[in-house]
Amino acid sequence: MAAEQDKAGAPEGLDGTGLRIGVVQARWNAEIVARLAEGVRRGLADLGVDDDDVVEITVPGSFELPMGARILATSGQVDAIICLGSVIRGETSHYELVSGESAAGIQDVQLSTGVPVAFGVLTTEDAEQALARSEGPGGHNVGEDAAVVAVEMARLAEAHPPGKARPGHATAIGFR
Ligand code: DLZ
Repeated sequence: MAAEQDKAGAPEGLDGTGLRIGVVQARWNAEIVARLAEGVRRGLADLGVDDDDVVEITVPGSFELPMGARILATSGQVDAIICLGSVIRGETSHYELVSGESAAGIQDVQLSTGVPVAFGVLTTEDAEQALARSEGPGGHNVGEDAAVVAVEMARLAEAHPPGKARPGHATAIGFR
């Protein structure tokens, strides 16, 4: 199946106006990550997110992305976060470790804090694949996809804020 057909796409009418978005960028494979960051900026601007509402920070590598995301998530400054990195198998002796810990850590941050975190980390066989997933306007750019995910999930979280279970509800379904 073609890559385009695998994309989730943006829900009809998705609007990021007024949302504050954090972007955490790894400095390893900086040229690729800069291309992803360009994609994020394009994607957020297309959805109406103001430049002034975007908080950007950098971390050393993809292994540190979860910690960077956690720092932003717990700061209360942002409604959603996008993590950007590039891990290239052919150039990374412990590829599985770096990419696996990055992915697991990012998932842990969003589940434990309740602040959505989009996974914009390329895990590729070689640099050529990484370049093909971080293209300019009109091309495929995972940063642009991650921008849509961040806005969609921020709106979802906003529509369903944390609350208490209804009194008696737990008993009614059999728990005491
Ligand atoms: C060490 C390392 C290696 C070998 N490769 C990558 C990579 O391809 N992409 C990336 O983002 N980071 C890499 N790193 C750095 C680790 O993510 C981390 O910064 C260091 O292990 C220090 O904790």
